[in-house]
Amino acid sequence: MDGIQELRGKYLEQIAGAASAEALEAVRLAALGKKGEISLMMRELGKMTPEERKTAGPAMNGLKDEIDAALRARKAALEDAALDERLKAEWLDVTLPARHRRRGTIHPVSQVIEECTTIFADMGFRVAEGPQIETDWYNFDALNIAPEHPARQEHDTFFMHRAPGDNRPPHVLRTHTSPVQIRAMQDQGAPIRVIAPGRVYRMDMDLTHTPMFHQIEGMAIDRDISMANLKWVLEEFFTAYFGTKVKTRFRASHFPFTEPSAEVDIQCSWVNGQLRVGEGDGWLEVLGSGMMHPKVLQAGGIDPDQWQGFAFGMGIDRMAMLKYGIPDLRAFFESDLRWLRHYGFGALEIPTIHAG
Ligand code: 2NL
Repeated sequence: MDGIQELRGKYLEQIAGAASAEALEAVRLAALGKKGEISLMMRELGKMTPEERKTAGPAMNGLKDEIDAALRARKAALEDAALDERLKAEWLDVTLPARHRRRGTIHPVSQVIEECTTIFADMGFRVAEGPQIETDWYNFDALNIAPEHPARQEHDTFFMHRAPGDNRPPHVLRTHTSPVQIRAMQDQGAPIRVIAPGRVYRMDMDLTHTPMFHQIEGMAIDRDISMANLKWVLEEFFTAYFGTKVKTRFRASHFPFTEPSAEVDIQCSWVNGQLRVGEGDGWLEVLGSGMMHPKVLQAGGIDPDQWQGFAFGMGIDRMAMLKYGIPDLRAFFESDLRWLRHYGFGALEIPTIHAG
């Protein structure tokens, strides 16, 4: 049986050396295929005597089984290796940070409106809205602003174009959101607590003024509303808005629509050229306010002998600048959003609109 040992050595070596599934299959065909060397040899068994077959039979079967087992083992090993290769090549690092996606953010003015709305909502104020093009009655007369008042001059107010012969009352771009409050009084009556945030327009344009800006006005009307209520509401508001206790200072002032009137300053200091709200012994004017003039209540359809109320107005753009450290109005004015990134509106990347 020398032939058997020879074949055994030869094929075990070839199997061990087969580097691919194809090479291994070639070895299998050469050994165990129909015309394979081992298959052909086993056919010789038929020609043998029973005596010869007794020893040659088991030896040949043993060889066939051993080669068959070696082929299977090698096949499994090659498949394992191939799988290892694939796993290595296709490995995915799921701990890598996600690819960054550009997204827009809320405009700071909208954000401040939302913040203010939430704070006043907690004190029972509801948001009122109204048209940006108003009659001069809602914008001026109802607010006790006399026809000769300088604010009415074309110098300050945008008047809507009127065709010759158009005799309707003049329309203006509202110069404050007060008309919204007049409409709210007419619609809802007293008692009432509203704030009116929105766009307002004045013909003014320099480093600290833009022709369109934003204002929040507020008012509370009830049987015995007083300046004390005004002071508490405003201090509560400033403390919530700036996130720190803020002292206020009320200075006597004058507006046509309130009597008495007060301008309100908040506590501040300057540190290294930077403004800090709610500390130090400086004062910063942020707001106008007062007790609603009886004539204004009347214009809103509310009996001034039965009801009284406070009202206030402040600039939103200015409030945004104070809270977020925006240095000047170009930010709003030129739609320049670079400051957003600079002053830490974290969510901002390059916004979709304005990009490029
Ligand atoms: C300012 C002054 C103020 C009001 C606005 C108001 C509205 C109605 C009646 C009475 Cl309907 N008053 N609003 C009152 C006082 C001052 O704003 O300098 N704002 C930036």
